[in-house]
Amino acid sequence: MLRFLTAGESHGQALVSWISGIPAGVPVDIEFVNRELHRRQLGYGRGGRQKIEKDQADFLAGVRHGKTIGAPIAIRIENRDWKTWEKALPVEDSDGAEDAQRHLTSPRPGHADLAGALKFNFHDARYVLERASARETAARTAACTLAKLLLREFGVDVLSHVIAVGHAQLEREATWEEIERVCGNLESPLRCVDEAVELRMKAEVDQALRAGDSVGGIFEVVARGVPAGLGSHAQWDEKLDGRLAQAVMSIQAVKAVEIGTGVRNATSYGSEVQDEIRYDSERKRFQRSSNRAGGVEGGITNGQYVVVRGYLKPISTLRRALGSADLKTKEQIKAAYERSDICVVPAAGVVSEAMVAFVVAQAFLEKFGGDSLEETRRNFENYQKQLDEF
Ligand code: EPS
Repeated sequence: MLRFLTAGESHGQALVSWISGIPAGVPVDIEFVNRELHRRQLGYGRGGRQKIEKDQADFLAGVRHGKTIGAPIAIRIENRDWKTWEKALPVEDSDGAEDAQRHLTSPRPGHADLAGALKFNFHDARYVLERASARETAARTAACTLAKLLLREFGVDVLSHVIAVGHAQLEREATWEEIERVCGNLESPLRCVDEAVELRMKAEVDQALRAGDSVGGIFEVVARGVPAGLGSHAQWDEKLDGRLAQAVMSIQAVKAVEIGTGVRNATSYGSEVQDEIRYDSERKRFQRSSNRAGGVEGGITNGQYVVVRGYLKPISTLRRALGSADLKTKEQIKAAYERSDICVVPAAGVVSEAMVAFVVAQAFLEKFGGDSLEETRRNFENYQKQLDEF
């Protein structure tokens, strides 16, 4: 069973992730893992924190001689900023250190601050925001890159690109080659496949920066090479579209998820929405002329690209702070501001690649999973034969 969990606060010593269920014998390209962590840190509109951090995966367990050993894998990512927070967030109780504690009593609308403070009975949102911070997504990216590495062994690749930032939106479909090109280009400011649209996106970020505001957008994750037959129609919690939606929705600031052209489909006729079927006798596979279903029908992958979009609200820490009420005095005040990102849409796309890879790998192992890579490969190849002979 493939599972992962993370621990770590934004300004604590480190982030830790744990992934269990990856078969033995999967080659672990550590450079690739670190490259994914680096990609998550990029993007036009990122804040000052990314100048401090240089996220690197320190493998603590589960990988030996460059391969997984079938044991749980533990990864640590250092928080370089801990140095400046050690006094504020010590592990041991420290008498009289109240002033150093950097309490946050002015909750930011849209953040977990207030809801979390009420839930845990804290009159200081510090502990809540520390864990709620999207810094946690570095740990997710590290763990789920193991899922990406497993999928790569079976010809499955997962990439993402940015569809919209604020009002600037890409109005056409992007090809796989275009998405691959922007993903490979670490200099790409917003990972948009169209340079003219990207310029308008940058202007949206600049405008938000000037106004002391933040800006959201839309990213799209595309998985190529996913075999037909992952997930199931049989139970609600086995449906792959539902599982993808949960995984992507769980990313900080994502407020809506779309599979294929799901949103537009709701206001179109059936004849405009379904993807007609034909048979490609050369490839011995069923094909579609379109992919509005986003590669999933009835909760089962159909062999097309799996396409998931995430809709990200503008992040909630604003220089031009909104109104809030103090957690202790209940007085009307301005919400807290220390520093902030202006736009995190490309970063959220990288995290979503990781989350989509995790869900696809989980369903993949449910169907083909063996204890070793070789056993998994035999199961997968047998199934390919079944499809060839269908
Ligand atoms: C993040 C690090 C954080 C934030 C961001 C994500 O750094 P700091 O709080 O020290 O500036 O920039 O967190 C949020 C978006 C959030 O909602 O808290 C990172 O490494 O991704």
